[in-house]
Amino acid sequence: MKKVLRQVVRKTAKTNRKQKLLKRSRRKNGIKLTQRRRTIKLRKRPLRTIKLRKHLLRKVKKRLRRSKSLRLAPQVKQPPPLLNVPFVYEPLNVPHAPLPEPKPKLSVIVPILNEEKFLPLFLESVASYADEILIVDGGSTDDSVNIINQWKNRANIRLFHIKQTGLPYSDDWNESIVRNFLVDQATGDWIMAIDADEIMDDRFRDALPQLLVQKEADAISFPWVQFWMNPQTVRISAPNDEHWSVNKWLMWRNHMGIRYDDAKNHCKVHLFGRYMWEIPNRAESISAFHYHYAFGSRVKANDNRRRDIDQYLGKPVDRIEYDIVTKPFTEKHPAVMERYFAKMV
Ligand SMILES: [Mn+2]
Repeated sequence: MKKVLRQVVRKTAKTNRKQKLLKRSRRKNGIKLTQRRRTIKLRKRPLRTIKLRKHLLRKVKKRLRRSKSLRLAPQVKQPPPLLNVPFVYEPLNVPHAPLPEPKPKLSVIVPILNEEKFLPLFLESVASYADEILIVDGGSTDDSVNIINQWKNRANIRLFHIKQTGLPYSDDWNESIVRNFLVDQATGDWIMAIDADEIMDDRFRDALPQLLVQKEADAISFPWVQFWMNPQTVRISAPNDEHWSVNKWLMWRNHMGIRYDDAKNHCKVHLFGRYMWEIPNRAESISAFHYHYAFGSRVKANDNRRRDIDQYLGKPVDRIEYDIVTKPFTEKHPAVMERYFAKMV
């Protein structure tokens, strides 16, 4: 046994370089390490015990590992090592993936004067698609301002007051000044000019996101449907009586310089003198319904077509300039209007 131990010691001493160096340094420093002391030291801790301890340690470690694996989440299986393909960097000059752009916004602009009848319907419709609603009140004496203020907590509304002097469309009131003021206030990417007595077809809400992101057209026109006498009859253009149920420029890209011309009424939008059809445009097939003349004798007070209205109301007229031509309404009214008709007596 002693002999075997001595052999082991000698062997380890031979192979263990560290120990060898230590031994050398000790010898240099005059410290003599005898074989006897070493064997005694080893005798104190016999090889069997070391082996046993090692064996026990391995067992304990294994048990620990198992308990750990039970406590921790199962280990993720490592993916197989990558194939040893030589890496060559070749810039492909691929453009960066497009970053998501913020959703373009729509500003609705509308001048009003005594529109208490239409405003609840108009605001309900417009609030469902507009990002901001800019209104100029010309000095309403009815409930219009009250209605607008009530809607302020349901929609992003900014109300301005520009006093109209005299009658609308008369010499001392310029529609284009008011409309251009609204154009200047609009913060949206697109402007929509729609009057308080106009309601868009319900399909507009669904078509709008695409209209706002498209890059081809800067101006969009919509069929403008003119009800006449009742909501089942549409007035159409006739000789000497154009401008009824035609397409109307209702939407255009903001911040381009598109503005109203200087006209007292029925002012038109243009881009630095260019007609809207001269700039990139598109014609939509979604209607804007004009309910101004849809309710018989309940005609709007601030109307400017006196002779038309006299005919409309069955009053005698001094002369007839043109024939009023109509056709039956074949489209579908917006849901908000259907609800209104259902309540009408
Ligand atoms: Mn109108």
